[in-house]
Amino acid sequence: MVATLLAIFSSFSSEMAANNERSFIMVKPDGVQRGLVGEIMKRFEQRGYKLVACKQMQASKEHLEKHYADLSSKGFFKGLVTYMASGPVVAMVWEGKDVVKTGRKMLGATNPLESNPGTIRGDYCIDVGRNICHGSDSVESAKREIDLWFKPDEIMNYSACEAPWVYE
Ligand code: IDP
Ligand code: MG
Repeated sequence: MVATLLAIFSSFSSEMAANNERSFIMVKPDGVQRGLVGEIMKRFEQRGYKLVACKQMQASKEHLEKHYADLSSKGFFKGLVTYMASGPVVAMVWEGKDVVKTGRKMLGATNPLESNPGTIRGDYCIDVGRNICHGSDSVESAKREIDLWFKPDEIMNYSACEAPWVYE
């Protein structure tokens, strides 16, 4: 009896843990200026992902240089940082099963001309340097980006009432 209960509990908690993956998603300055914040948030909400952090801010160039550190050798780096610092962004953390990989699919290819229709970039933008949104490319980068953009107490821990209707 105890063993059965323990087995049920451990499968439940590993199931729960698998649904706790987090991704850093950001509406870039062009997305904010073009009134697409709600549309981008809506897609993650409708998919069943849980919003656990959200804030609007205008990031400094120093902050953005850290965020995009892995691209510092690229020719477009300076322009990228200038664009990203040019206005407010909306930084978010979304949580749920496989949210990093699925979030990237929802965003679409980096170059919007190669993003499939139905993806965010494929529906709302054209140029790679104005591609309206950011999403972490791995669980490891998500952790690094979340730490860079949010203080621990800005991230909410709560159960969404829809969880048993989203996950079996
Ligand atoms: P990602 O945003 O899809 O992860 P990355 O390769 O990490 O793509 O590039 C970060 C951002 O840098 C892109 O979203 C885009 O805004 C910008 N970027 C990437 N490649 C180019 C380019 O060739 N020209 C101008 N901007 C670029
Ligand atoms: Mg990237």
